[in-house]
Amino acid sequence: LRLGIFDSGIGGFTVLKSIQERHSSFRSIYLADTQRVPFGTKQPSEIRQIALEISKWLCRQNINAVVVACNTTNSVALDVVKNNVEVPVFDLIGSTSELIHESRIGILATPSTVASKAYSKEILSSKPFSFVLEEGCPEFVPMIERGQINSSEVRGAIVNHLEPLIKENVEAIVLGCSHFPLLKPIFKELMPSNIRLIDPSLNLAKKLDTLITPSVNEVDLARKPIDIHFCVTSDPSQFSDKASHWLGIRPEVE
Ligand code: DGN
Repeated sequence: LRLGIFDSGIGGFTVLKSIQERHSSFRSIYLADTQRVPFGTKQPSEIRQIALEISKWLCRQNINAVVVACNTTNSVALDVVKNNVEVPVFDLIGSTSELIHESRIGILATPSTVASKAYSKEILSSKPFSFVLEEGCPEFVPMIERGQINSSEVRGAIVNHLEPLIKENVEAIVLGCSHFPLLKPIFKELMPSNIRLIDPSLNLAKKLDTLITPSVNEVDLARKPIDIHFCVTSDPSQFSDKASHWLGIRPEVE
């Protein structure tokens, strides 16, 4: 069984990790649109055009399902992906409310995701009495892509973005951009310990259980080595370095 996973860059690594923890036998092809990262400050029309191009490319990759490992694409162009591929599409935002038991929720995401209000709509549709506050964070993706993870700028930006959420007494914070779990240890250090951090990729990984049929028996496949094919739209060697840092493998990147 082979998944087609895409993101603008390394954010999808956090989704890939959640999937591998639950489904170690799944093979994947991972596309990072490194030439056009970040997506999160682009106009919806541009993100939809990128989603169309990526969907057409994925159609040629012999995959059984698509994983949209980018919340920004998810929030403004999920329909584009669904209408242009012929396999099931799994997304991050769609069932986040299943992970939430609190009633005061903060969302940290890219400005495009926040502008779409996709997280508020998802949560309020099943929990209409919740309080949801979305905070757009334009600087994290470029910082993370540059490898700036524990600098004073990153820490300062985290403190600034947490402040409005803490002021409103949120009980849980959704990491609504797939890059952000890469900063999880610093978030945890800088936020009050009574606030829970939620990573939507855990639920996405669970949703993939539906792909397992008697003909795709996970137990039989479980001993195979991890099989991921990485593709990028620019700088393959730099991407290989990043994979080695975050995933502990140094893949050939196409
Ligand atoms: N990782 C993407 C997301 O989850 O929104 C953001 C990527 C970006 O390019 N800003």
